[in-house]
Amino acid sequence: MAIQTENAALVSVLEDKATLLRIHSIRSTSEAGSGHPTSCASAAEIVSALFFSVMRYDPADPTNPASDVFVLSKGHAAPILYAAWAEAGFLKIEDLMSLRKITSDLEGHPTPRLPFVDVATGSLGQGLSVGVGMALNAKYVDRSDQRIYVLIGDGESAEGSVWEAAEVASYYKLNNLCATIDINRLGQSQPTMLQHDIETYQERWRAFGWLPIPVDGHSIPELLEAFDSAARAADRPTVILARTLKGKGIAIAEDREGWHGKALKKGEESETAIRALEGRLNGTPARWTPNLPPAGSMRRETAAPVSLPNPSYAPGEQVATREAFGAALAALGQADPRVVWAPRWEWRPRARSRLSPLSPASSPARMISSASQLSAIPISSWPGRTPGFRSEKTGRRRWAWRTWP
Ligand SMILES: Cc1ncc(C[n+]2csc(CCOP(=O)(O)OP(=O)(O)O)c2C)c(N)n1
Ligand SMILES: [Mg+2]
Repeated sequence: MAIQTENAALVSVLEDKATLLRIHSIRSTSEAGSGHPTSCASAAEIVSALFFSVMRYDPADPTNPASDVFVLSKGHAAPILYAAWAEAGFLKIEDLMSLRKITSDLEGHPTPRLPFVDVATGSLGQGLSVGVGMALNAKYVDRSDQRIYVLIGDGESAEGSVWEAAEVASYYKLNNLCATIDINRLGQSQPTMLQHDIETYQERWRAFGWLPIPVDGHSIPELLEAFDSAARAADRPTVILARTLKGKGIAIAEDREGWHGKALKKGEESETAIRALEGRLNGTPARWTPNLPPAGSMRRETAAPVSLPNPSYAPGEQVATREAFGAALAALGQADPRVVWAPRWEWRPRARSRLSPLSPASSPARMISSASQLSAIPISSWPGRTPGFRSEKTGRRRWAWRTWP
């Protein structure tokens, strides 16, 4: 099917942004003498389409809670994330040259010390789980139209944790979640198991309840159309299966083994690659206006530190780790409005695919349970105790709630 776009000018701008993202990624890693330029290069059009057309965010206000969220699950491609925020205007282009310096926050992998990073990534396989949590929160707690985008490596997608997250996402019908897999055929030291077998990727994601959309990951029009279809998916998360080439646009490295995690040598090697890329610029002026999130639609909760007293376990008393962990979470949930906790049954999809949304106002004051036979009966009247639960079966308090002085 021929993909048509009405907006050739937009495509031209996004292509140039992708080229600039490649150039910044090469230059900053070469300056650092380390990093992953080829992992950045394969994702350049994906990141360009997201940051400069698809996502709603304010480059001047990266912590705006109404913004769409981008999780770079393949965290080793951090230079392209920093390059995107520089092209968006939040970072200075020259700041990118501090990549991986001990005095710089632009670490080799993103950390939440940066205001535009919500979660540290780099330990592969975790970003989709985080995205699922954010999408659950947006859809059922905040009830906002915020969208969550997660970029995953193809080698990374072999991690079991990715598939655990995938099944949860479709179970909860997270149509506000959109993953993109950068299928560049190569992992760290060798080709991936599936290489460019997009058909098999498609079958697997469909079997997990997702809407898979295969695209040429270097085609801006195909990417824009795919992200648009993802935003219209009514009842399931979307995965964009982007067929790409690792090192795309870097002649000595494109689609070649042996280039993972290697910077181009500063000087002739990197300058040759940059010159070739500069020659591909369409030359369109960088006209770009951000797609701002809806103003004032979300509360902004402060990130003030919360301190809690120690729980009063008696010396020698034995408490199961999971119970102590649950009690600590519950106490945090009472002390900090940003910690949301709810009985699991409130999240269960109802028959006929109507989801039962969590209603923070009507839910029994911030309670959590891990056992389905528990009924949420607050026993906060107990002197000096946090709310707990009674078992419907035995009538006994089920959780080892302790006194919090
Ligand atoms: C849990 C975990 N295991 C191993 C690594 C080391 N590692 C860093 S990048 C990489 C290869 C990733 O390949 P892929 O997901 O295909 O990403 P690409 O660089 O090709 O985009 C590996 C194995 C890691 N960061 N985290
Ligand atoms: Mg790969």
